[in-house]
Formats: sequence, structure tokens, C-alpha cells
Amino acid sequence: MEEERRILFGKYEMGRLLGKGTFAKVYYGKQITGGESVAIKVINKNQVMKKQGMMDQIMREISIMRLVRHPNIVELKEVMATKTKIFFVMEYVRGGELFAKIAKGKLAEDVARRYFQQLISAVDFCHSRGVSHRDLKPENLLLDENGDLKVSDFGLSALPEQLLKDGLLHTRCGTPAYVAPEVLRKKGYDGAKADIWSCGVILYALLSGFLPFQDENLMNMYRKIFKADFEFPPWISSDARRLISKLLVTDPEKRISMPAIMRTPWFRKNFTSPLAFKIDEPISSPNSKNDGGGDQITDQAEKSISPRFFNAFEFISSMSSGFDLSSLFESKRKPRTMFTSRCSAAAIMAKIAGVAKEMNMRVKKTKEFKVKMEGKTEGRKGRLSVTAEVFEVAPEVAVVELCKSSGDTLEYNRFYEEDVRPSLKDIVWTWQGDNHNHNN
Ligand code: ISQ
Repeated sequence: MEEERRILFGKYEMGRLLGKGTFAKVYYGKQITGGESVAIKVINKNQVMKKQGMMDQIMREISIMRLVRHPNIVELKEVMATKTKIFFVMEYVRGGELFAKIAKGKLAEDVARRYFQQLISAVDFCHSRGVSHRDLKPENLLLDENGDLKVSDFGLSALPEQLLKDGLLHTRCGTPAYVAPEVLRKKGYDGAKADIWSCGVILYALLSGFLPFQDENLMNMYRKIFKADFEFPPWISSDARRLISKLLVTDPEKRISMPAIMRTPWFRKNFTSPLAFKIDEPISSPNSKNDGGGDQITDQAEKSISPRFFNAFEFISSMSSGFDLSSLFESKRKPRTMFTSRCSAAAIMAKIAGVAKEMNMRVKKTKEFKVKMEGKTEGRKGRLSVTAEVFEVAPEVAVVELCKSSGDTLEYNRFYEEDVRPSLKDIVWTWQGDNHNHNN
């Protein structure tokens, strides 16, 4: 009997399980149009989102990582969500885990150096953008078809495996082997410095073929980590020893910094800095351009006057789970409401302007996808004025934010409930806070 095809959001066919963590599963996936391979990480929200503050951090980091690309970081292509699950669609990396290689034995010094240089380039790139990994370990180091290193899960570091763990045995195999001492002590710690420790453990393992802190007894392993108690096998060169000794320093304040790593003789040999590049245009499905005219958002994106782009995840997640994400936009709290729409940004703008005119309001376009609507009569606190801004979150999905900029809040609430909501019902997909699914 043929197995049922599992299709995600009409866009990806889900394939076999590639890996499994405590809260997440990674599946092979294939884009239906174009057939591009992807890896899809699925996270169950119910397990993860118990801590509210976490959401904010996760989303900030994700939005940072979505704006930048680096050749040694697994690209996060798209984030999608339903009420219960989050899907991270990532670049598919074909060559398997780096540690499958060293499981077969130590690497030649020049080979190890190349991997370490690529690891440091990726980690430094993220640190310079304020993102630390905090979970650098073998299963996050993948190899592509050219044998280049790709670090996965950057920007997902605030996810539960790190923050929700109540003990140390939640990590795969229950090993703290890569974890910095200050992290094990569960004190507040600097994620970037902890990453540097983990890079030290990885470098030691590449050159030795085994781990620096290994003991069958977990307590003894902890003791070794806390004291940075390790020995070098005889074949490790003196320059490499010097570097490892500076990486595996228990006091995070005394541990070597990224710029200093890059200045060491061992690191500098044959080092060429990879070209990282920044993405200026929204990351969206290139295939949506093929569906023949009509799609005004895509047309505009091509002319680079698309609406402000935000992460679909931020919005969809806030809509369906009730998280208040308005702090991502402005710090001042003004009454605001959001809705999603599947219409083009231009159609939404036209509709809103039409509604405002019908209500005898003055309409002024303040930006390409932003309008200000002002009442012609004085209210209790002056004229009511409301801005509406359209954000593209995906080629087929826009989020519209309505915000009171002046006037009385009660008048705004009445205007919103009695006038705006009924008039816009044709173009609205979901209203913020309404609890129905997006599946139509
Ligand atoms: C990308 N390609 C293959 C496997 C993966 C596992 C986790 C994250 C990304 C991946």
C-alpha cells in the first residue's frame, strides 16, 4: 500500500526522520514546486512555550538570523507555524555529521584546521551580531557536498533544550562533554564565552579522535570539566596545544576571545575569510513568482518597493497564541490591533482608504504601505487619528497593523469594533486574538 503523502502548508512534502531531540524532530523535506531538498525542524509549541519571555528572545534571534547568511551556517529559509507546532525550514545539508568522520579516527592537522577555521568564522559572525549558539555539539556540525562545515541551529539557541532543561541529562546521550563549566554551574553566563569553550572541546576532538573530558562516571566528568583537567595525546603539535590551552580555560573572563583566536599562528595558517553576505530583499519562496501575474506583492517585490518584511512566525504565532509582540515594533504602548490578510498589499491599502473615506475621515499616505486616517470632527480628546501599516510576511500573507496615534482610546475601540471590523471582513484572514485556524 502506498504511504500517505504528508504535505506541509501545501508547499513541502515531508520525508523521513533525519534526527530527533528532546523537543524537536528534523525531517527531510522536498519543495513541491521545484523539488528543492530542505530539512524541516518541527517543534511542539506546547512543550516549548511555557516560558513567555523566551518567545521574545527566540523571535529576535530568528529575525536576526533570517537577515544574514554565512557560508558555514545552515540557512534558515522559512518559519511557519500552526497553533501547536513551529516549523523551521532549513537548507538541507547532504554530507552528514562531522563527528561521523572523527568517529573513524583523528583528522590530519590541516583538515582539522580547515574545519575549525570554518567553525570559528560561523561562530564569530553570529557573535558579532549578538547571537550565541550555546549548544555547539557534534550533531550541530554538518558537512555539505563539498566537505565544508555548516553549523545548524544558530538563532534557535534559546530553544528549550537549553532553557527548559532541569538537569543535564536532557542532551543527547546525557553528556555534558561539550558544555562550559559556568553553564554546568547554572550561574548566569555569557553565551558567547561558553561557545568558545565548546569550540575548544571540538578542536581537541578533531585533533585527537576522542574527547578531552571523558569518564564513565558522570561525577568524575564534571570534576574534570570544572578543573579543565585534560591531557594531550602526543601527536598534537605545540601550536595547537597552545591554542587549546587558551580555549579550555575554566574562568570565562580569562578564556581567549574571538579576535585573539584568529590571531594565533595555528589558526592563521592557510586561513581565508569566507565571504558572508547580507540579504536585503525578503526571503520568500521564489516559486510564488511563477504562478502567472496577478500577484501584486511579488510584482512590487521585484521592483523593490515591497512592504516592510517581517517574519511570518512572529505574526502567525502572535495571532494564534495570544502572545503580545507589539514590543517588537515600538516601545510606547498605544492601542493597536492586527489582522492578517491574503490580499495584496495594494488591495489592502485601497480597501482601508475606501473604508476611511466612507466614514468621512481624511486619508493621507505617509509611506508606500502606510496610511494615516483622521476624523474630521473633534472627539473627547481631540480628533481621532489611526494609522494602518501593511507588512508582507510571506508572498501570500500580509499583516496589517492598526494603531491609534491620537484621540480617545474608547473612541478608537468603538471605531475599531463597530466600523473597521465589519467593513474589512472581506479582506481579513484572521484577527489578532481570534481563535480560529488559518485553514481555508
Ligand atoms: C540540515 N540538513 C540535514 C540535517 C539537518 C539536521 C538538523 C538541522 C539541519 C539539517
